[in-house]
Amino acid sequence: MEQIKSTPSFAGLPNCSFEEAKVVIVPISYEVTTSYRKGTKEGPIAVLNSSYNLELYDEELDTTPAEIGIYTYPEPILPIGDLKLPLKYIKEIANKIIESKKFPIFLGGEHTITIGILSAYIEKFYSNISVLHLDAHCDLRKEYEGTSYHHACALRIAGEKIPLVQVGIRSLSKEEKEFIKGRENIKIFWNWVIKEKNNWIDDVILSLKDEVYITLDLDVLDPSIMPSVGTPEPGGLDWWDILKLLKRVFGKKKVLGMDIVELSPIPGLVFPDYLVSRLIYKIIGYYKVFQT
Ligand SMILES: [Mn+2]
Repeated sequence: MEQIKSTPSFAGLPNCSFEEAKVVIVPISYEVTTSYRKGTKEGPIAVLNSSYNLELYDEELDTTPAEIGIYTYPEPILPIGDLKLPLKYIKEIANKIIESKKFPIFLGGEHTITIGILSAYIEKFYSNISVLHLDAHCDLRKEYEGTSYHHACALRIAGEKIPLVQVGIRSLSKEEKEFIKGRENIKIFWNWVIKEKNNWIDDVILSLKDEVYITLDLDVLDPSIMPSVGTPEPGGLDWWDILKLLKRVFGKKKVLGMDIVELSPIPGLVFPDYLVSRLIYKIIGYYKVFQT
């Protein structure tokens, strides 16, 4: 059922087998509903290509994260037509990785892929997990442009059912605000609060259950360091904010998996693509040091 194209391996590492790997990177070049800047389908391969430039030793952790065994999943060719089909297919991949107990990093593509991934995690773990959602936007709309299989609705499935902690938010609709009102399962760390509070990371940690799935929309970062996104918003997190947060989460919680979405490469501007490579490799380092 799965069709395989040739996919560059992360950091140019010789691809170890799926069985041997502890970390699996899953490129998903899915783009159907992007509403502003297009190009997220180019994101995963741009990241994998830029990852050849990574230094394999991590100076902060004094370790070589790659030694853990990283498998780059062959990029799936997703079924098209009904918008449900690709998400069902992504859910099957997520199920396979959940069963294997490996640590997945799904690499989008637009944020819609998270709907497929989360439906697998919610089915398996119910409300025993928290979803940590890093984004400029709430993505809690019930429907957008006539469909609920839309990047603007990516977290609604979590918001309706399970503990959801949103960090970096600085844009939402009135309808989303109404939806959030009175829902005890949703906690929001507005970006303007983060910028004024020193111990916001402690509060995020306190808000999370012991087991966490992380979904990271790159527009949570400030456009000055991450301009290559579909819907940029001024006033985001900086590089050290996000690393400090992720390091603490990996240090304190069991992280079951994550996705990094919405890179929309700008031709000729290589730095943001490389930033994502470096972010992935930092995360693999945190996983190796704190979770294995
Ligand atoms: Mn966003």
